[in-house]
Amino acid sequence: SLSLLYKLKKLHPSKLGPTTDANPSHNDRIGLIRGDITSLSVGAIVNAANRSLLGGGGVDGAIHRAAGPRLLAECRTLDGCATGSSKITDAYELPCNKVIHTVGPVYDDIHPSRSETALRGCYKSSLQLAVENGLKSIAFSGISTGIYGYPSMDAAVIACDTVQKFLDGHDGQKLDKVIFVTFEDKDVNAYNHVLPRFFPPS
Ligand code: AR6
Repeated sequence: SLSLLYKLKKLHPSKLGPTTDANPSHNDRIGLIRGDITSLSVGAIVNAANRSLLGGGGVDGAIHRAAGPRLLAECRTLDGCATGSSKITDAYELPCNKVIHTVGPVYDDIHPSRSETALRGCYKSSLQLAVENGLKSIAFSGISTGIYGYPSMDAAVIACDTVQKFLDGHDGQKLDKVIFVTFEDKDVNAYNHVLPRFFPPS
């Protein structure tokens, strides 16, 4: 939506480094930005959580700090979450409407297909939760690509492929916009390479 784009653009100068593209929009339905996911005024941001759902480092820590202690209080009532699955909470002090907490796999280079199945589950279950809750836009952090060690290029392919399949399906019609949020150079590079192969630039 226009207001979403406006808010994203407004956030850019203060939050994003000089290497960032000034235009966060890739096409009508897909966005790619680099920056702090906690600053986005979208329907839901997706947290890269762990099975306890009780907070941690990385983006999880940033989200809990920005949301305030009521987020942890709600998370305590959820009884954790399985790897490859997601749960939704309110967003408290965050500018988004909801937080979707998904649990990515710790990358297993002996059994990469197990990791892939779990990572696909993270994206799919998060998209499904957004639709079930009537949300129109969702912003993903790079699930598992930080502390959990998933190779950035492989993770970007799985993220884009899962999102593309979902948007092409019945429930995908209920979503207006999916935004991929990158943070570190390795993920910026991976998405710059992979995203245009899945989604045509406008
Ligand atoms: N905004 C957007 N992306 C960020 C931010 C931020 N503020 N901070 C980090 N990233 P990670 P994981 C990126 O390690 O690999 C936690 O302790 C980061 O560059 O946060 O799924 C949890 O509690 C990377 O691309 O999550 C779990 O124990 C992405 O976010 C564990 O880490 C995810 O990196 C989960 O590990």
